[in-house]
Amino acid sequence: MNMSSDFGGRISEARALVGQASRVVVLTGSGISAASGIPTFRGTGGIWGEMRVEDFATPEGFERDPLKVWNWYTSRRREAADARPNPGHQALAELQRRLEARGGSLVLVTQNIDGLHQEAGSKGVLELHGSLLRARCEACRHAADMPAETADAVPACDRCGARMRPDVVWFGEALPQDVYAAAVEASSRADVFLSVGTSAAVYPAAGLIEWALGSGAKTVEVNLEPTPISRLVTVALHGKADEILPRLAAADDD
Ligand code: BV8
Ligand code: ZN
Repeated sequence: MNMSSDFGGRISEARALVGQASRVVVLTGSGISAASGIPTFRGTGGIWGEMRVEDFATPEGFERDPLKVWNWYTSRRREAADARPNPGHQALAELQRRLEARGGSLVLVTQNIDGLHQEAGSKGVLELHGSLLRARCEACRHAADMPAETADAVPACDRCGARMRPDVVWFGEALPQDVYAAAVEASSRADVFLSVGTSAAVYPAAGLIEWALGSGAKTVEVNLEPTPISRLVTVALHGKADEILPRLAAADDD
């Protein structure tokens, strides 16, 4: 992390923006869970450096080799079950409690499917890309827990016998409409929009900042490295979310 006084100044600026806001929206991506041991997708050490996204995160990939994809998600389910929220997740949960205590709100929108925000105590989390904790029927949408053990066959639905699938949003699939609509609504009413641990490369999630900018919100980015939104934001903080967020969310000294 850049520890220059300039960086400290930008943290103070961002902290003041958050401290004065009453409606805060936070969009998170895989970078916030990196300190919990969950790999990111893009960049060094990212999942898509080793695996083809078309084979594992598209409906066509699942059609070609359902068991391979199913078992990849069971192994990620296990990884998430073994992981614990880190100080970045905890700082956002604490900030939500503090804002609500003074009559404000914090809407947490996540691209992550690992459930760690909820485990840290965040309420009303908007999961844009579904959840690793659930499976659903391809035909009747009946939901079930996603198992953490590798299977010999993709399980069938208890209700109708059709094939189950992970309850996540793959590339080329629509986001859950009600969840996305709530995220757009919150972003377009935000005083402050915070983008955390995301490469801001996957749409429509990456477009949420434009709803916030369009209605005059102040914007803050917390990410290890610059992204396409870095030049759009009011304050860009490049470093680890688990180190920066606790400083950003720290209670006012007064
Ligand atoms: C849709 C869920 C329409 C399951 C995921 C061309 C141009 C524009 C758009 C498109 C296009 N071609 C196709 C599209 C659309 C496509 C898209 O955006 N593609 C991109 C890649 C070009 N989008 C879609 O297909 C979406 N659907 O558009 O539907 C539609 C409408 C109606 C009817 C039918 C269809 C659906 C997208 C959903 C994809 N789902 N996965 C799973 O996880 O397996 S993808 C995936 O990317 C992840 O799961 C994650 O949710 C998402 C975003 O990634 P990030 O979270 O940002 O992670 P990333 O690794 O990229 O970045 C991490 C960052 O953290 C890095 O910058 C790193 O520096 C930083 N970092 C690391 N450590 C730390 C840190 N920062 C802070 N602290 C640290 N410690
Ligand atoms: Zn069914």
